Amino acid sequence: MLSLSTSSDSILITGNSNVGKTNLASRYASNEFREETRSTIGVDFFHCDVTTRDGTEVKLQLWDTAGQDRFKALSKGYYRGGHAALVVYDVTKRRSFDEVPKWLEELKQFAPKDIIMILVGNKTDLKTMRQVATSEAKKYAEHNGMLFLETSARENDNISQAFQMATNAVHNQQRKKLEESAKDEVPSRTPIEPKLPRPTESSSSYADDICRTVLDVFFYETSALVNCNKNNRPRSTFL
Ligand SMILES: Nc1nc2c(ncn2[C@@H]2O[C@H](COP(=O)(O)OP(=O)(O)O)[C@@H](O)[C@H]2O)c(=O)[nH]1
Ligand SMILES: [Mg+2]
Repeated sequence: MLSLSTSSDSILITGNSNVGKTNLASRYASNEFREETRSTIGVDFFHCDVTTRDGTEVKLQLWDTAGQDRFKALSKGYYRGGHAALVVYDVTKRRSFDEVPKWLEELKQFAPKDIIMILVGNKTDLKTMRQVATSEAKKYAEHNGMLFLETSARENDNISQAFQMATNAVHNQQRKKLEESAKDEVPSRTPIEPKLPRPTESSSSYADDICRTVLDVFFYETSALVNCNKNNRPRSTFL
């Protein structure tokens, strides 16, 4: 699994071994591609800072355990903070596509409920070896509420688009959430200004007036304070 995160966003990359997760990351982060197959022994860990085209600072982290059960407990921690997930398969390996449901199941189990999911078919450069049709994958993505994209890490095709699609979707979701929470906010009540009492003939009624004024001022201050807190309270952000 790969985790891409900003101070507020975190994007995970999951999928079978050898589908190209590490190369998608290194191509995007440093425009590097490795031809040799380097199967993950133990844990594949990768970390770097990237600035996207729109200037967003992004932390890119790779945590790939090659599905080893002994790392399962640790991997779950990475799913927890995810805002979006790229679920990668290899278009030349039918099995990696057939096992996409397994990754969706893990996401459903451990990631936040509203995580954005993007199905990514990698290795499109290997045209004659294709085993998964674009139309089939697209249909699967639509059926499972996922966005869809095909890439080639080797030819640097659609790589930045995949990450951009993920960050855009996360930001759109955050914007919608903020708009909804703003709609739900109770409109602030205009506090009633206290009227200053004028002295009357009777001293007792003057004392009553003073008393009422003190109470008015108290309620005025209190309601102002309540409204101030209401307006200034930190808006809930997408966690
Ligand atoms: N032809 C081709 N090979 C790729 C592509 N992406 C990755 N590979 C190769 O696939 C193998 C596995 O890639 P890797 O990134 O280590 O996969 P991971 O196990 O999912 O992290 C390596 O030999 C890569 O060179 C691609 O877009 N096209
Ligand atoms: Mg890897």
